[in-house]
Amino acid sequence: MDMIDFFTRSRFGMFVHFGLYSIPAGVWKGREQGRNHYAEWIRYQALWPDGGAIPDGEYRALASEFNPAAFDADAWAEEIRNAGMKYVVITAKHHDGFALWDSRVSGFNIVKATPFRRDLIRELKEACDRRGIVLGAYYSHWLDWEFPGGGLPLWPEIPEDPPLEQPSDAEFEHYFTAKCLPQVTELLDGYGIRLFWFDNWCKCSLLTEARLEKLIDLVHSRGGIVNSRIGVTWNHSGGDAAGIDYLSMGDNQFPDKAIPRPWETSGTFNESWGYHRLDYRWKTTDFLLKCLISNASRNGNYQLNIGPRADGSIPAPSVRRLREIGAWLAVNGESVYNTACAPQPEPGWGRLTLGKDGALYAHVFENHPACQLVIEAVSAAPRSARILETDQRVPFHHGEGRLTLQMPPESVNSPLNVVKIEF
Ligand code: FHN
Repeated sequence: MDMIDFFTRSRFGMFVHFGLYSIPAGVWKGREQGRNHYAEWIRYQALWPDGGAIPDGEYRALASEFNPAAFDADAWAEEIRNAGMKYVVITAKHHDGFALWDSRVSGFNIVKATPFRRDLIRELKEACDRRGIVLGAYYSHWLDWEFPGGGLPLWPEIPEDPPLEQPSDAEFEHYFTAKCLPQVTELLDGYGIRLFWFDNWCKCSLLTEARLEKLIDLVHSRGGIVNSRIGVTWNHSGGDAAGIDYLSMGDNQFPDKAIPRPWETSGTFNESWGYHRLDYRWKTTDFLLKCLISNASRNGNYQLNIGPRADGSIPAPSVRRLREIGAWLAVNGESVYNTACAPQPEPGWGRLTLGKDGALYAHVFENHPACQLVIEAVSAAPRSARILETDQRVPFHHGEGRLTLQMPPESVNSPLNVVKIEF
């Protein structure tokens, strides 16, 4: 399979943050984790602002409690498929260094260090394969808080942070060659992973071009693809970054115009990526759907994150939203999958996507009070215009390169209608 072609056609994928941090879930010894509420950062942020990180041994001990008995790879894969997502990227290894597969490189993994003893990546890969879903891996290639020489967090924008001493270049080289490259090779060769999501978002002198090239070449040698967060310089260049297959925006960041190369936004249902028991700031389905549609209309993907609970179950608010999005896509999917940015200017009332067969899809975010929706720069007169969900005909007027849709008044209260315009 041509991975980048698959990626661009898919438009919608799932992100999963799951690991030892799902146990404390944002609360350490009765105290809520501070700062940005990213529960997967609890090891470093547990006692912030007036204390330090969780001692290494105490964090490692979480492995002996990690037993996600409710994890059911087929149930996860069903939710993914029913949500209309075509791929899933899971934190095979996040910054804490803990691997969700049976790694021979480091015993700090789900099979060797936990009572669960099952290979989650293997089970999920097989469940995804059975459904034609592509499994991708998030791999923290520079931060590794477990392995000697792994990078440490840097928050250059927060001056009050105590300065952290990074490993030396030689120490990092040891981590890079003894853990990072061999683990990525395991994921490529032992699990058939071809979609990689690396995660460097701030300057790190340890990630030299030579190291990045090695990593990129490794993934490319097996036909895999990598995102721009493999290196911050490339991440922010947005241009023709050599070796990068697709761009990753900042967390929950949405560009305001089309980008002429494959790209994605990863986003959260609430605020944290990993499960956070006190994160109640759930976004609405309407908002999430608009993010998906808007990205598709600008040539991009949306990778929406779940943070399963420590027992392996998916939080109910996420499940509900996934199913609502899936229900919408089951009817309107052709206006999102395999579409591209339309040549017409983006209207103020919504978004436009262009189907491969030339159909234009008008996504109505807000209806005009007089129910008249104008699309500029439409050169040919359409043959028909219909609401996708109901097949209801939409009267229109075309003249002087302008198409005016006369929306049925009863459609006004039905948000996220899609009008399919055929020529
Ligand atoms: O530090 C990580 C964070 O925990 C999370 O994985 C996100 C997902 O985009 N990436 C980093 C911050 O941008």
